[in-house]
Amino acid sequence: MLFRTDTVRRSVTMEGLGSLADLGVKLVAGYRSVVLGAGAVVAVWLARKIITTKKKQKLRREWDSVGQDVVLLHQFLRGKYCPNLSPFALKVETFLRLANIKYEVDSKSPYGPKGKCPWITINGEDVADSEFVLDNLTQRFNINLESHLSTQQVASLEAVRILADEHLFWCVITWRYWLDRCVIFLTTQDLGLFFNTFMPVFMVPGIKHRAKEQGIGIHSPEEIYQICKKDCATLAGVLGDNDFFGGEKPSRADCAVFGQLAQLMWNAPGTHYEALLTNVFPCLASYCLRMKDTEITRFNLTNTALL
Ligand SMILES: N[C@@H](CCC(=O)N[C@@H](CS)C(=O)NCC(=O)O)C(=O)O
Ligand SMILES: *[C@@H]1O[C@H](CO)[C@@H](O)[C@H](O)[C@H]1NC(C)=O
Ligand SMILES: *[C@@H]1O[C@H](CO)[C@@H](O)[C@H](O)[C@H]1NC(C)=O
Repeated sequence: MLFRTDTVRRSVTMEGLGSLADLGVKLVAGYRSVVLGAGAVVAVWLARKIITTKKKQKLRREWDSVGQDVVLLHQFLRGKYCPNLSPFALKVETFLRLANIKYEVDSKSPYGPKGKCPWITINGEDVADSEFVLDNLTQRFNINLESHLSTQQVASLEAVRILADEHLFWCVITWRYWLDRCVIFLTTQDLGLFFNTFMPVFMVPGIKHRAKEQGIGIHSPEEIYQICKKDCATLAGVLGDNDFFGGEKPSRADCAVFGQLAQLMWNAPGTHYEALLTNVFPCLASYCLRMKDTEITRFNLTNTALL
């Protein structure tokens, strides 16, 4: 009995061992390919990490090379007729000129730590969002573009600034990228074949989606134009007989308003949006020319018909 049982047990064990060994081989093979695969993924990930870190370090060295207290303004490439397609970038650049702050421009990294354009680097530190940039530089360099204004005037101008940055802006981009499908806009830039071909492909649905989420996009094209016209009427009303929104001198709010109006004035040639300034509210067209002449022509912007 004992013997028999032993044989049975032994044969069972041998069979078991055989298939276990098979399984083992398979497992090891499987395990090895998993390890190799994972190793390859980690190696690629590490290599990419090292390359991007090196690139970032190189960029950082370039950015820091502008020198102490010099602003490096990161923004899009210059346009043909207007210094920048981004109203917020033009706002910051106008401010830098008005406040006489030394700056250089970088167009290689237009998107900053918050994923938006513009942003700045100064003394190794980054500041993102045009309004935070103006706040930061105002404090840092003790700038006061409002010394001729009362507290109440400054507060009213902040309301005007918000109209431009947060309301008129939506009319401009909804028309430019969605309603007009980038057509007129692309004639004002030198973006090359790739962007000329593919910009509408991602911008038309992208801005349509955002405009609908924001709220302006639920209206008809004619209604959006009327909203824009009302914004312009309001701005013309606030400007009145003054040369600038800040009265006899440009103030901080002028930088923002000019940044937005310049998009209609120079980046919408031949359209009813341009006509809002050139025909409907000519005081706004004169205002744009005045801002350009006083603060932009003074400086040498290359590759721009604004000069
Ligand atoms: N509040 C921001 C707005 C900046 C902004 O919207 N920039 C646009 C260009 S005009 C941008 O970078 N858009 C890219 C995106 O949103 O993906 C500021 O004042 O700087
Ligand atoms: C400007 O921003 C930088 C970076 O965030 C910050 O370190 C610095 O304190 C700010 N300066 C002022 C005056 O706000
Ligand atoms: C602009 O260029 C002119 C002539 O090239 C030069 O005289 C002037 O100093 C420059 N202005 C600035 C602000 O760089």
